Amino acid sequence: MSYVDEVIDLVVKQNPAQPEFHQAVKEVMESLRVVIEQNEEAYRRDAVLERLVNPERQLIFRVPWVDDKGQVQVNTAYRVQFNSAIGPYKGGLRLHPSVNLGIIKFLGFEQIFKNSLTGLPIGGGKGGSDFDPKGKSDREIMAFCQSFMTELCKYIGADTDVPAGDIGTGAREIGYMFGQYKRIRGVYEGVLTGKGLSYGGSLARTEATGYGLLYLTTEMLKCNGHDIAGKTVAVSGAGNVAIYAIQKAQQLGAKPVTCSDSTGWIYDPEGIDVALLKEVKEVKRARLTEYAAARPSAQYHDKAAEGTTVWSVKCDVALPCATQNELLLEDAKQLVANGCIAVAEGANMPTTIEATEYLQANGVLFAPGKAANAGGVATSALEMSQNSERLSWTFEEVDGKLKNIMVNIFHNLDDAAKRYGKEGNYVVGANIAGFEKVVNAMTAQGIV
Ligand code: NDP
Ligand code: 2IT
Repeated sequence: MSYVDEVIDLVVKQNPAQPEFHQAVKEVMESLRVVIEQNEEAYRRDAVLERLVNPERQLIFRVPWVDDKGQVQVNTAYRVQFNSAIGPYKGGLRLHPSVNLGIIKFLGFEQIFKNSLTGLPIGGGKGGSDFDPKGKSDREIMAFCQSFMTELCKYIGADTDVPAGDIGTGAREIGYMFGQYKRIRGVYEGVLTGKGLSYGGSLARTEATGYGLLYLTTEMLKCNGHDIAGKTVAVSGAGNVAIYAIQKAQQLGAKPVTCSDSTGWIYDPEGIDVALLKEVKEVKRARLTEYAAARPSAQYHDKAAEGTTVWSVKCDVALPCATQNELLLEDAKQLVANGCIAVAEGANMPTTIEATEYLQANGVLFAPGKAANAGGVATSALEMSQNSERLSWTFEEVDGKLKNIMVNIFHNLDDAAKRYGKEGNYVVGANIAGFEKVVNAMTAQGIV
């Protein structure tokens, strides 16, 4: 059996009931086959792949907090410190009832390669909790965040592990966590990114993932003879990534016509009204039914009642920006039938392996999340730089660096794919380009 197949089998056997982690590992390992085969003996001897798929450290802890009725609630929290070969662990914190160890491990594993692709010195990590922020009061959110950080603060620091936002964790949660870290540890340092601008946050971090997604998509389209201007875009999600992807798409002359949340989705043929979407989601924290109620051109589709998704809408470019495995084979078929030319992942692993293969086999340009959504963590690394030098850069400076990083990422994947005879396969390109730097650093640092 080949080394790659042995390691895939090992991961499935050693990590039962973690399907998302298996999926992420399989996708990466399949891409690496061509690289591993050229060097199999040395990689096997050094157990490079076994070390890569085993986190350096995994923390699991309970988070007790008191709700508004005086009832004690207990959640489970995780921080997986996956790989520190090229820098301190870096990656977000997800707060969602679906969170479990397998999900955090898939996200942490992806993060290793994503962070490598940014070209910045950050290792891979991820964390979170099965806490559900929906419907909680501000005080309950603060109580949870403080209790969570009371334990987490023992294991993180500006030079060891720097968490940030992800699903359910935005500026409000980062603020409460930062306050508690500072209070307990007694140091004012850049231990978290995505901070508010008045206490060490970076301009353009809020926009970075969505904007970066569009910078990379634009470059991918350009290099394949297409222009983003004039394109109809289908976006899923209505959170941080989706909102700023929609905003940048409009600035670049494209027309985003959809967005979604966990209960339903909007088709707005006039183009999504970003100011209204921000008001509904960022200010009121409400459902998309409120968007539809305020916008005559919008049609609301209830997910449970209709069973349909944004991928049924005719579009040129599809940007999944909500969550993992939200774009399935049947959606891919629908997109191809509707003439879609490009899919770029704003979320982490939103497209299933079968759907990805179908899109690629049918000539759809496909940018994987670990490249396409790397603008968020890249700008987090820029926030770390600003914190270290105790300075703040202008919006234009950060946005300019972000744009350069995304264009470079695209060319790195493109080049890596070509080097291994897989031209145009950006999944293979991203995995190889991300892997090369990490393995080089791991090898140089000996068996650790
Ligand atoms: P937010 O919490 O801001 O928004 C998430 C959006 O996705 C919401 O509209 C939410 O709907 C929807 N959603 C979440 N989970 C589900 C689900 N299980 N089923 C259906 N809809 C769902 O998160 P972000 O925008 O920050 O993150 C979106 C994706 O992008 C995630 O995959 C994340 O890992 C990834 N990402 C985020 C980065 C960042 O900087 N924030 C950077 C790189 C990647 P509802 O509100 O109804 O739950
Ligand atoms: O998935 C991701 O890259 C993020 N949630 C952002 C991580 C970060 O450290 O900014």
